[in-house]
Amino acid sequence: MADPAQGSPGRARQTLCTFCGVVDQVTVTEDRKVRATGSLGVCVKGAHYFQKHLGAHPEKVARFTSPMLRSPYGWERVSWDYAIDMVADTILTDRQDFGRDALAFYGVGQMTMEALWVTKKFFQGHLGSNNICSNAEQCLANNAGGHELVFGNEGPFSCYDDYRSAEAIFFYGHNPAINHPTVFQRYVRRNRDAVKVVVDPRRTDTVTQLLADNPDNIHLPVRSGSDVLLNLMFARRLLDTGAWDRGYVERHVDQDSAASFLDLLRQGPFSVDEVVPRITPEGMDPAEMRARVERACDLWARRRVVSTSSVGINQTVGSAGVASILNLHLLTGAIGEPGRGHVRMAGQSNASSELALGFSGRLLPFRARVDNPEHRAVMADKWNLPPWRISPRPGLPVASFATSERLRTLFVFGTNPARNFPNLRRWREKMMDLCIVYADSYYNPEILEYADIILPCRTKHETSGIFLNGERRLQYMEPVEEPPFEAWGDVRIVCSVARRIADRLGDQQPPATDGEPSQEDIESWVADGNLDLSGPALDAAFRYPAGPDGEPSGEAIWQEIQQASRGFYNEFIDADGEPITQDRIRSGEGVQWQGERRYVPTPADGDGGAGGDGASGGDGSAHGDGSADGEVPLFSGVFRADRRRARFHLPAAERLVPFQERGRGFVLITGRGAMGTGNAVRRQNTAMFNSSTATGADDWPERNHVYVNPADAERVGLAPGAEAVLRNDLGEIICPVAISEDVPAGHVYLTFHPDRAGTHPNILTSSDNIDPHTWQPLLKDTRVDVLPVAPVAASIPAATARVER
Ligand SMILES: Nc1nc2c(c(=O)[nH]1)N[C@H]1C(S)=C(S)[C@@H](COP(=O)(O)OP(=O)(O)OC[C@H]3O[C@@H](n4cnc5c(=O)[nH]c(N)nc54)[C@H](O)[C@@H]3O)O[C@H]1N2
Ligand SMILES: Nc1nc2c(c(=O)[nH]1)N[C@H]1C(S)=C(S)[C@@H](COP(=O)(O)OP(=O)(O)OC[C@H]3O[C@@H](n4cnc5c(=O)[nH]c(N)nc54)[C@H](O)[C@@H]3O)O[C@H]1N2
Ligand code: SF4
Ligand SMILES: [Mo]
Repeated sequence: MADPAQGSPGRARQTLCTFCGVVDQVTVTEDRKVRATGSLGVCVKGAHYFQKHLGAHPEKVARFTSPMLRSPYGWERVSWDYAIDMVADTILTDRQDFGRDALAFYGVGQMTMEALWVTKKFFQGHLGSNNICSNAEQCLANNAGGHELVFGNEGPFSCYDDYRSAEAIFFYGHNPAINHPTVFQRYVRRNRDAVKVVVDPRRTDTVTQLLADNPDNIHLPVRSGSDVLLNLMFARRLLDTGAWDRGYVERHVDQDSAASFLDLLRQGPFSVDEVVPRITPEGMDPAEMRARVERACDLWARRRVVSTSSVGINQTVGSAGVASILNLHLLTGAIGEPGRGHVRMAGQSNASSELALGFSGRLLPFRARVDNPEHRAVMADKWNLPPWRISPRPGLPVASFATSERLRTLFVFGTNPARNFPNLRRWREKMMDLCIVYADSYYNPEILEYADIILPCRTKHETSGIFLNGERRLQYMEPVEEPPFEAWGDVRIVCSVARRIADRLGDQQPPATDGEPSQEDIESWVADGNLDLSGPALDAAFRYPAGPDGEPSGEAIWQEIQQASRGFYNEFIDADGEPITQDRIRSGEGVQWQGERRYVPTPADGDGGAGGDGASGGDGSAHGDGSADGEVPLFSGVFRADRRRARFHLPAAERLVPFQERGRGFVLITGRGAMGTGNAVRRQNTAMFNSSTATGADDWPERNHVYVNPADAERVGLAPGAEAVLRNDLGEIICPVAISEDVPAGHVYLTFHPDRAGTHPNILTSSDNIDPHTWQPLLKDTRVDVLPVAPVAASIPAATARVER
């Protein structure tokens, strides 16, 4: 039961900062000051949020204050009761008229685990629509994808502490100085002995700080899209110099995949001589790049190597890029011991929960597969549903929402689809045709153009729930304030809609059949009036004990999640195999599922690995491709008992081509933060988080600049402050130019954070270029022409008319 006292102001409360995936602990003191309580501290962005909302003089960030419906006369405020009626009716009508797949859900990775779970159970379990995904599909999905390709499951296997004991740390496509500062400052920079390597085309704040710490740290300013090639080059050199761990590969890696991988390395064009000229940007001396990559490669041969990758990989070479890093860990056996492994840095605070709960059109919770009948049956059983209720038809990739003929109603919880979707112009046209039900706390004028029903939800400091961070730590967010008006938590919204539908259905049960109904039977039941739905089942599934404020009990929901996870590889158990209770999550710094380190070889493996095999549970029920000598393989597939060896991933040829080799124009890198120095830049880099709705528009800069390398600026004819057009087949935008050596030639950089001028880089990003394994759009693989805006508009009147910002 929710404790009503939990949310009462006026006494010190411990809670979490739930912006980024580090999820730091903070205390809000009696006099509403914010202090770091966790071991990591709190970064300026987290502090800024709390200060803004809870500080001595809280600034008002505009909120949605009541449910609203679009009407012919404008926006109408309505009661919650009426809004829930409207949503329930919309679901039933669209479903009956257009089928189960007419509905879709798109959520944010800052929702609580409980909210993600009830949504998944409602949409996929009861309503039978697999169109349920989240912004992890723009963000972290490919980290999971890379892990699945290599290990068979998505979970990361190391923890932040591994940065402390590492001898070498590799960052691929990651700028933690800006984006994950607490971990960067406390773990990474404090390990002064480790040599750090940053693979990033830009000279970021991370690079500058690390080179200031120690000039022996290495920046590899490779061309965008080079990472898989670079890693194959590292692997080839490790092979050639004998600096790989043959024993580990023989014991723990599938031997066919090992043979193919070693063949590829020996026969492919992956020598340093062949690769360096392809990855070095113009203007940099290839000899200098060569010296740096050779030094970096030697670091992979050290014993304790930790790597991290982030959206600079996930949004370019995708899951193959992550897999190419994991290949190096397998090749060198750098897994399962302190200071050895890949550490996950999650973007959104609960992105890891979205991954674990399978927020993707092709997944069920715990990464079970929609297209696998056995998986559907297992999950239906856990949800107390007949097996036929989960549809075998995979849902849509997020990137295909815009072109779907099937879609009628889209639920958006958090996230700003009017800004952060690829191919934004086409997507906005589609949004005009869809019924959009939008739940968020903060007033967002952009969404008002597209939404039809607005549901005001509680903010992060008004709600409670569980968050799973990048290093698998489950922690509990406590409310520190009551909402100033009637805002509901997401869990209550979803459960209320489900139970309103149950009310409508009364005692209705699906028609009786001999054996399983066919998909055609089910479609015809749906069309005949949603006859497939069960009123009593819906009511029972979403009737949780509620607190005095009407919010359903998180404890009951967590128990359900924990029990449902049994038998899956990401079963929510601790290092000793004990179930993780809500009480334990709420105490101290939470609990790590499966302990700090997974894939710890037992001494019997001959690795001399420390500790027992806590990660695998050692239940002896091994099947799958066990080792010849009868050892239990280290890795699990979807189910814990489904033990297997890891596999080297062999990338497709298209992942080996740096983007500049594909033709003319510039590579457009969009990312977080402004570049350079000065107050405006600093302000942006400390205050802004993605769409920055939670901190309000007064932090936004007037206009975002596009950063261009000086040689390119001269070639194209751009002076600092000039206006440039960025253009490709999808559209064009205009922004002022900043000139910077920190962007390599052939590339330009523009943040995707909002500005007041309404610049929208996603007008230029493609929704067709998606990762084959996860469907994540490869947003940072974008080509544009960059041109000065003609001083006299007369030269291009038609184009100017089309310009959008
Ligand atoms: N301050 C702040 N912190 C945040 C956020 C925020 O908005 N502001 N957002 C949060 C979220 S949701 C996320 S996902 C994380 C993201 O954290 P990061 O992954 O660090 O975010 P980005 O700045 O988008 O991209 C990282 C880097 O990838 C580089 N890059 C681009 N193309 C390539 C390539 O082909 N190869 C390589 N190796 N690098 C490339 C870019 O130059 C950029 O420096 O941050 C989280 N933390
Ligand atoms: N061009 C380009 N596009 C990108 C990226 C890029 O690098 N380049 N990065 C991509 C990435 S990594 C990400 S993560 C996305 C981020 O973009 P979005 O998915 O749009 O996420 P945010 O901007 O973080 O929006 C968070 C919203 O969720 C709301 N919210 C927070 N908690 C809750 C909650 O518990 N319930 C509800 N209902 N709402 C809540 C907040 O109030 C806020 O309005 O953008 C993607 N788009
Ligand atoms: S690093 Fe992330 S979780 Fe920690 S205080 Fe900053 S934004 Fe919050
Ligand atoms: Mo993200």
